[in-house]
Amino acid sequence: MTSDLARRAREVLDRNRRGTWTCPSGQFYPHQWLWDSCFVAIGLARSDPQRAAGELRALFRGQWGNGMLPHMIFAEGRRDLGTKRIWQSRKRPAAPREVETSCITQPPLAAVAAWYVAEALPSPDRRAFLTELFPKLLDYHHWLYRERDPRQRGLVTLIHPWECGLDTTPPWMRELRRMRAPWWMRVALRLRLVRLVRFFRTDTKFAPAAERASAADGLRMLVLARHVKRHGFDLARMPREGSVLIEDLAFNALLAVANRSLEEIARELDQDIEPELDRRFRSTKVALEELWDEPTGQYYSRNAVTDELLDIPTVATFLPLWAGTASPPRVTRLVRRLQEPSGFWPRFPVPSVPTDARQFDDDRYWKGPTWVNVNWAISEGLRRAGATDLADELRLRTLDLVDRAGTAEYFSALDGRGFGARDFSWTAALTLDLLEAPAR
Ligand code: 9WN
Repeated sequence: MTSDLARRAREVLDRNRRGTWTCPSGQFYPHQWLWDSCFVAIGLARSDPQRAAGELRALFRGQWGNGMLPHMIFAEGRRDLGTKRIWQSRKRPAAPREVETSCITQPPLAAVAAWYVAEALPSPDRRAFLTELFPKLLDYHHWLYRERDPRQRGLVTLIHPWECGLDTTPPWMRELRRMRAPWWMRVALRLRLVRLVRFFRTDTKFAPAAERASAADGLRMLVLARHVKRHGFDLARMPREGSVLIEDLAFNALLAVANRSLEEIARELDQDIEPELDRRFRSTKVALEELWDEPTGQYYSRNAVTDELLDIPTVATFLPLWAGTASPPRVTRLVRRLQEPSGFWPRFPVPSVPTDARQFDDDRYWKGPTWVNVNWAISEGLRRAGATDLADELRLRTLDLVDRAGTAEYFSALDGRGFGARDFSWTAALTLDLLEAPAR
């Protein structure tokens, strides 16, 4: 399987290459996405470190004057009926002039990817690359703490589910359903008119609607995007009532990992992280553990307004393993939970929602299917927690899944069928990394 799988993965990445950057899928996602490009860079790091470095440099084309890295940079000249119109970034003074971007962010993996790539670059290039990216990465982390953790709680608050990467994950969708919808949306929901939304969507032209975000979730996300826009995409201006403000588990666990990568980069460059930022980094490690729920033995996201834990189980519960913040008893419980066959360890692990949960949906987007990027991150976490055998088992099972079903966007955890895009870049890129992993 090995050499053929690597060849197929490389072909996908070559087909999705758009000059210096790579789109997630030629058909479904023609623009550049933040965490997708980070996974592409990680996956390509060892086989093509120069392309991987270019992929990350291209992300900073979109960096805003205030430090934010946007979750999307729009491809030049692509007709885009939906999303570009929502943002209109050029109307924002801090947005870049040369490219159009979205006005929210996505999981902050840029420092993590930069460190993976740097480790693979020959030494003179490595130093130049890190010297160029370090101040930009610092600006981004400063933005995250300044704008998104104004109360200094240690956790970044997200203002829209598109920021969390696991977009339609059940805890977020439950919070969205609690939001008071405008009258026209309530009418549309009652009369089931939301199905009309499908006419304006491109994803359901390429994949069965059952595999994508439901029309109601999609509409609620658009309504929330308009709400966020009315408040300048600015957390400080958003009303506590009527907004959906979440201290997201996956995002903050990945932030803790990224902070560590930034420390590695600083050390490599003989530079210091300034004390104020360093204090914030430490506060995140402590605050992450506040998201643990002892009775159920899991981590959850938290509503930033009510302080309630959003106690629906999801795969995000395993990401703190990579952050390295969990105590040994917590690690033991998580590792045991991960291996339950009727929950997170069916035939094709790891489902985005455990198979025994009420919310589990075999084929719908982030509500059940297995995703390669999450498996990859869990496997890094298991390795960090010392569970190397299980990390390796997950690595092999993930490779088997891609070998059977191809480089799909996501997969059935029950029977391994592929769903969504078939030429998905992060599946391809991380397959390359998983094939090479024993060498690390
Ligand atoms: C909205 C590109 C992105 C991923 C996200 C995934 C999906 C977009 C969408 O695709 O989100 O950003 O159109 O649904 O949920 O994680 O980055 O692959």
